[in-house]
Amino acid sequence: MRKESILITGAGGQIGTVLTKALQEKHGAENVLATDLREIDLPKTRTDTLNVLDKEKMTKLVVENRVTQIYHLAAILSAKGEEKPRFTWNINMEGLFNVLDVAKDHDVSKVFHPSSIAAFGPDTPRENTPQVTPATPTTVYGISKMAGEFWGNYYFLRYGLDIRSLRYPGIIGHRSLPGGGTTDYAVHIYHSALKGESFEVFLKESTALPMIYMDDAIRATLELMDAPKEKIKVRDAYNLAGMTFTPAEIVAAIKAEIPEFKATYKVNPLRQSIAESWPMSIDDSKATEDWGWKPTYDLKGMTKDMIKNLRKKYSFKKSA
Ligand code: AKB
Repeated sequence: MRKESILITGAGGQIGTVLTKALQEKHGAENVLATDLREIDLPKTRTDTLNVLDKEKMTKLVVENRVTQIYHLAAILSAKGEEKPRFTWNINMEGLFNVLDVAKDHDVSKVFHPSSIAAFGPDTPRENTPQVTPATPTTVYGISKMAGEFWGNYYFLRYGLDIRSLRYPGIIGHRSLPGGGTTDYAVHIYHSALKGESFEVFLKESTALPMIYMDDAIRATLELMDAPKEKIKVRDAYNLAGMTFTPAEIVAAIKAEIPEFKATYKVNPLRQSIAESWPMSIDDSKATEDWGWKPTYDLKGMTKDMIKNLRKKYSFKKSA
């Protein structure tokens, strides 16, 4: 059987950095090409620069590397996207169209592109949000994710492209930092706690959002991509859940490990309104039913693991 050849876009981002390593472990570093708009510095990794709007270069990389799978992570997220709506729409949609067309025209056998809880909106039931439900996203990022889900399904139905997607909740991990999202506070808060600093939360303390630990998010991505084709019944995007918590709850979980940690609240109106338009918890039973998805980390387990790993990182920095 031919070895997989993997192309990742947005590989320098929060998920990309970690997914690249996981894909290298699975397929061999020589079979993974990590690309991003800017040069990326990932050890022992084949890298190249790629602007996802540059279809010619994308085509060249896919053809020259005989790419069999694309993981298309490049996108502008919710809060950042609101600064330049038309620019965000262009990057998120044209980037996706380039990936879909290059994949269709050059025998790429599977494509992964993430959707998000941002694809939902104020008319969506906020608790235990069902797989199929009204979705009226109100951010340009959310609109692009919902449109991207429909287009993925279209390329599957019309051209038979094996396209797979997950509606990621906020992702929290210790190996990389997020940028431009509404859920970012839940990563930065751990770094402040470990540096012995207090942290100012930009959401109200009672704002519940769905979140997932990076290890679970990566495992979900690999399991979805490994599942036999006939098991994948959803071609727009699967709901995916890990845990749900409010800022007050994550602060309490950190304090249980680091009692001197202090947090204050200063609401950022844009991020607060985005968070209030999103679900609080997600029903991911369809993913469980179709390909066996099961999260392993809750808030307590994640907090212990984050603190253990960040402690190593910061004590190493101090002694270096
Ligand atoms: C964001 O906050 O924009 C992202 C997401 C939930 O997709 N983390």
